[in-house]
Amino acid sequence: MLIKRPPDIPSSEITSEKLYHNRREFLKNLAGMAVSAGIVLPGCTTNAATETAPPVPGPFDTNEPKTPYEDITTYNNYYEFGLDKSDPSRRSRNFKTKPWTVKVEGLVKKPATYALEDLVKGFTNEDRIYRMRCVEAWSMVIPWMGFPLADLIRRLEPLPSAKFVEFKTILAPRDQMPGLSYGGLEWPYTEGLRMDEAMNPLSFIALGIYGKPLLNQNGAPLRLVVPWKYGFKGCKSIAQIRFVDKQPRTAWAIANPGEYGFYSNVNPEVHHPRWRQDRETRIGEFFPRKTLMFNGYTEHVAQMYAGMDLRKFY
Ligand SMILES: Nc1nc2c(c(=O)[nH]1)N[C@H]1C(S)=C(S)[C@@H](COP(=O)(O)O)O[C@H]1N2
Ligand SMILES: [Mo]
Repeated sequence: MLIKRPPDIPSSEITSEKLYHNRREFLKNLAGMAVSAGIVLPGCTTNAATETAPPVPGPFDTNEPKTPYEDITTYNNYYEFGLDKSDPSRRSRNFKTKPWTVKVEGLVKKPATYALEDLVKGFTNEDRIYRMRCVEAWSMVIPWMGFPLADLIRRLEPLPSAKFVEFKTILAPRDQMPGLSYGGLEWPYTEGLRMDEAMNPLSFIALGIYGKPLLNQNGAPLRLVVPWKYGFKGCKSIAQIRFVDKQPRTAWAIANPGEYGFYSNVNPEVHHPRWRQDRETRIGEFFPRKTLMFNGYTEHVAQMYAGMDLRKFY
């Protein structure tokens, strides 16, 4: 497959954090208007209406205050760049994300190595304001930009025998990923979802945050976001997607099966040996808050686990 260099995003397209929220609402309102008037939107630019449009959250958005861009991009877990929260932003400068390919394999009609541009061609990017809960008992509210994972899976056409989907982070050379010397995880970082979880409308492929392309520390150029599960399910910088019939072995479950399982649903009743899971600290807040079952997404996801003992399937 031909690998094309995606055009760089012109600086005029890059929105400041302050403008972002209004612009987003503007786009939503305009989209709504366009739908009711039966017209197709051209590429959008800002305009005076941005300042007056009232907030209209989408059906999956939280209206909680968003974590500042600065925190989202400097307080990270991305062990390929180091174990410290500041390592990913400080030590990912040499990481190359262009060109980028994703190898799609396994039980799927269209196995191939896709150039990223081809893989995502034609998808409309949308914004999703999700809570993110790390198993280390901190959380953020992140406005992701991207598209539903279900859209991508439909495009790839898995076979009926595919029961799970596995994601792998790129294994880049060590001069690009200086944290690979860490021996506590098996590289490349691997995650996975059951097929119904992957098709759930909340499961998301993010290409950006606050309307800007993902930075390396957040998993550029594309990463998984599964907001009802602990943050570690959100495999960063995806280079491989494999459809399989058996539950994949995942990075943290391989490293420490007593502490981490495959499902990893946020669950305030099932504690990690090192972190209680019924409380969390929102980055930027002082007092801890209660952790909600499925990170507050029960209505969208609980039915997938009906009849399962979530203490056993942790
Ligand atoms: N490849 C890879 N993906 C990863 C991780 C990692 O170390 N390597 N850390 C995970 C963890 S523990 C969390 S909490 C989230 C953090 O995402 P963020 O830094 O964008 O907030 O990424 C997840 N994805
Ligand atoms: Mo995490």
